Amino acid sequence: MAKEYKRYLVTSALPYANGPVHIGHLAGVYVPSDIYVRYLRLRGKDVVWVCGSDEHGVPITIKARREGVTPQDVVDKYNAIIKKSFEGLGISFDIYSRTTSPTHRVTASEFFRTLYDKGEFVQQTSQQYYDPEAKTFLADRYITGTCPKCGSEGAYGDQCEKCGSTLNATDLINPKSTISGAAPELRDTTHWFLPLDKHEAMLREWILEGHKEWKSNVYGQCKSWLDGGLQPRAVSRDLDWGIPVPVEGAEGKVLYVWFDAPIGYISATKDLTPDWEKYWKSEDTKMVHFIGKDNIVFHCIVFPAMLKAHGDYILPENVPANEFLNLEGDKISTSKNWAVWLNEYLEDMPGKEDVLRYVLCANAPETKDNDFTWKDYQARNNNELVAVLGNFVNRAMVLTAKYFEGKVPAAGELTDFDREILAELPKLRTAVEENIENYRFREALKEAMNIARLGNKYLADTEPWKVIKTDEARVATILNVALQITANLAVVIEPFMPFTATKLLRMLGVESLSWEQAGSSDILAAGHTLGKAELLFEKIEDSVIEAQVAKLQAAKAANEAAAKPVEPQKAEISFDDFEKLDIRIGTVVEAEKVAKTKKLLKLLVDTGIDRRTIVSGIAEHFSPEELVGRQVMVLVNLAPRELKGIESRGMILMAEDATGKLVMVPPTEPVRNGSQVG
Ligand code: B3M
Ligand code: ZN
Repeated sequence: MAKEYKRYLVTSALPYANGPVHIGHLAGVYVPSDIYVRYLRLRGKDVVWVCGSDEHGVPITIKARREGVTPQDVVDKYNAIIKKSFEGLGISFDIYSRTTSPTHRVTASEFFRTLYDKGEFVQQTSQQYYDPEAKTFLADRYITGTCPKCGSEGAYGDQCEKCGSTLNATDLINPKSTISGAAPELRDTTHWFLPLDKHEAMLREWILEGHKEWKSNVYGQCKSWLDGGLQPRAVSRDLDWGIPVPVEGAEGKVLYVWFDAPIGYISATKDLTPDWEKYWKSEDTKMVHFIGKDNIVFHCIVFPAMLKAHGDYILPENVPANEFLNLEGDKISTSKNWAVWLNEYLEDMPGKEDVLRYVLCANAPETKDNDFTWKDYQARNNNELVAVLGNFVNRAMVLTAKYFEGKVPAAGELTDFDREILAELPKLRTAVEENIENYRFREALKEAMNIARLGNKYLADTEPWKVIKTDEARVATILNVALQITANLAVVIEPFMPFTATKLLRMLGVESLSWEQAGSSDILAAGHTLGKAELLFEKIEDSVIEAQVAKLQAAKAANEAAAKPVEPQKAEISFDDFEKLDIRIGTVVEAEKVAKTKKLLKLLVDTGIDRRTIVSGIAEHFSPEELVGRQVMVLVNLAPRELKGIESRGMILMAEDATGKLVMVPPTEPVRNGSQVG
């Protein structure tokens, strides 16, 4: 018999506040945990669900430096974007906190101090790269150099992105600090380490013996870590962004982000309820961590060792980590801008929150990496949500409105077939339950959709639209059954598609339903007045999908262009060479497209010297109307050329970026036409 728990504590990985959340995060962590928690709530369980932004760590300082803002600016910006977008998708955390909160600072600090005072850390001195100009130790990501494995430039101190090798900063050839450009030097630095080896026996026993039921990907990763032998891990860093190490003589050192972040779950619970201890310190609590596969070691090995070393705290009962979701066949990448960002999706696809939730759950990478494609998104919407769920509900509602004025008709005697159909409902409910409780959300969703499939089959077989001509009493029974199936759907799909469930309740004219009502064939009383039928889902056209795919490609191209190095300088010229160029300011007087060309505009320009015709290949970047009246830079003594039969006398000067985009370089205030540039 599985243990009965009095309450649940659910945590979801704290997203780094250095970018918005994308579909990979959603499919891996937030959609499944939202389903799990909504289900527990519907069952009336005592559950708290905590999350928040992870706001420390080196990537945030790098982003801040690159954008010329402070790390606090970066995390303020993304915390707000992430929080709002989660709300938009109906991700229903009880609290969405942040690791820069005052509560967290104190909690993490005290946690460290307790372990320190108990002698749970070891101190070790090692050599680390130091930037003598910026006067700071350098995190691995702040050092670049030549990769010792593949010889390519620009490898980082922890990894070469070209060949994928994991590196040590000291392996790099010709290392350079990305802060000052200086060559770093090795200096001694002292850090605190959590001796994981000391907790190895406990972890082996707890996981390898005690949790054989964990998902095989999770269990397997834990086993290989444990079999490899655990080493002490540093829990502090030389960095100026983070929670200061609360020990004398630790100036300039902060808690390692992976030490403070999981403690964020505790701080968030504290901010949520004064009763937080009963969730963290009672064996009656079932704690579940929802994470992606790259976080397994931290949640199954490191954090449990921290909790044990501290004492008092419970360990997770399960850690249902997911694999990764790819996008259109490629790995999702924040740095390459290859992602569908939640905040943009919500803007581009208003009213389609549940479509995304549905697709991400139906296709969740539960046991292996999976692929999201816009084609599949469209197909699942059109063939499943519209054709199966929407179609069934719509028929039940519309026929009841038509034949019984929108009131639930009383059922007469049931046929064997009716009974057979209704007998499926409790079975389907149980199937959904068992799958959710065992973290098989795809399967659970399939079973929930089977209720709609059952409904469609029932209507197709009983054909009330034909029977109505001869036997209204029979149609009353049929629609009663169909409406009971609809009410079952309203309950069971809530965890997966809460927006649709709300609509369904409104359509059924019901305030709320509890999970315990699912499986029943008399949820709706005879004579009950239904609400108005609403459209649950609409067909998504090819053009919508094509626009999204084009948007992805464009974002990626822009990103690649931005990463391209600027053109190298051309060969040196003499002052005399330069003097030969006659560049003037002129005003565009007339502009028109050159017929039968895509790129060419014919301009009449007042150069101050004369009015002349110039043919310019800028039609894809500027419209004739926006050019007229504008001042431009003109190379006036370029030899005349004939283009499409028009003599062009001069050249308009513009800046061209790596994507080929043209930008005008006019004077910042009006000057006399004919003024010389030099
Ligand atoms: N921020 C890593 C991640 O988003 C990290 C999770 C922390 S959970 C305590 O993959
Ligand atoms: Zn390499």
